[in-house]
Amino acid sequence: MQVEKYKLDGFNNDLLADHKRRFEFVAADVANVDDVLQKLEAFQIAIPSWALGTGGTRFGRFSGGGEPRSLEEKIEDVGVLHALNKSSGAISLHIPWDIPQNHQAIKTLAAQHGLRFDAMNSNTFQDQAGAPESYKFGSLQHIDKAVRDQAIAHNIEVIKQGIELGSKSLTVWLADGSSFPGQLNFRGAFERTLDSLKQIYAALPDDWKLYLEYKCYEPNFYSTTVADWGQSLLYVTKLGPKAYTLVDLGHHLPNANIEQIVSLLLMEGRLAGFHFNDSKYGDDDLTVGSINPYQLFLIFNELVEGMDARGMNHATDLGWMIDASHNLKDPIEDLLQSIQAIQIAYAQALIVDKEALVAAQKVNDVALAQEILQKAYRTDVRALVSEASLRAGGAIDPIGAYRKLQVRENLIKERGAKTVATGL
Ligand SMILES: [Mn+2]
Repeated sequence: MQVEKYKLDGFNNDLLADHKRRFEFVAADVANVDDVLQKLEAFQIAIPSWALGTGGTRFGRFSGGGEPRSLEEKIEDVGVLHALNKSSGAISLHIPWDIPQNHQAIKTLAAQHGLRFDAMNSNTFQDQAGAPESYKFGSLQHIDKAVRDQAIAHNIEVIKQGIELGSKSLTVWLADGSSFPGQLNFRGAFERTLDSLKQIYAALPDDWKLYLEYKCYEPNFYSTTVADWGQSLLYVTKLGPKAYTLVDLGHHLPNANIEQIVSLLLMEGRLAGFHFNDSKYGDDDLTVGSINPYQLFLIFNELVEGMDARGMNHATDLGWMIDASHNLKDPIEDLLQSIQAIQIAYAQALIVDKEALVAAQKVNDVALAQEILQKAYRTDVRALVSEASLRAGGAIDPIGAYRKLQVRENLIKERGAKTVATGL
């Protein structure tokens, strides 16, 4: 399934007059509008290969139709997303769910869709068929060296797969921890995990980064061996300059001040990047921006401020990825909504009047500082996002185009109504 350009152009033409009116209205109030549009166009968010099929909960899974049956079809789906919004120009693979059989052919296919390979993701939270050792009691932390060695070897294998594809980073998320007091010696678990990570780190090419993701709880419910940003930072500081802390929005205890966390990690030069999702209660893996868009804006405000303070390139110096699970919506529609929500928060952060904010902070004008942030947040920037998409060759309204062009109906025709994506 390919989105044909002439059909997309026809769709855009029908919306153009209305779009132009809305764009000019908002652009009139944005001093740096060309800069904002250029940054929006450059900003690409990686799509994880596991987000293209219907996810489930621990109670069940209800399939959608036309799910990608192979890595090739997953790449085609990301190609559809990218054709529609021109902001999904990367795919993040999960090994062993998506092991390429022919690296050159996979690279060529991705290039045909304008995609590059973002961070590689290892998996030591599930046992694989035929593997001699079990991860039931952890992987890199395991008390048994044979289990740790198997997990280390797997991570090194994932790096090798990534080198073949042109990826430049490895994301390590560990389910390691304990569910009952007394089960684990915390210091021993930390030391074994650090030793395992050092061996993985030693296998990283010079131009690669290791992203260490943290999570406060789940699947273990008493302790997690990389539980929060402090623990992740402790590991990465001990590992070396190629190791960074990865922040996943849903991996915090309720009400955590995530914008402050990213600000300080950026200050220390240790922020790897971001996994986007949203939640109301825990790690709910809901569509980013669907529950708490103001928090997302505040996070982007700190990201932009912190990256600018260090002279960083917004688009390329950090890793940006969606990490969500879609069990009710069409995964592609959900991803289109996710990317739009991210772009909206990013655009709002870009239009914050930074000079005025700094001046207000200097004189402790609390009300004015709040007004300055909320003025940006309350600006309807959707036409800016649409304009950036249009200029890049995408759709003014990506979800509208997806429906009008009947992409899902075509995918079901091609693949069948009862397909299940690998890894789900
Ligand atoms: Mn994540």
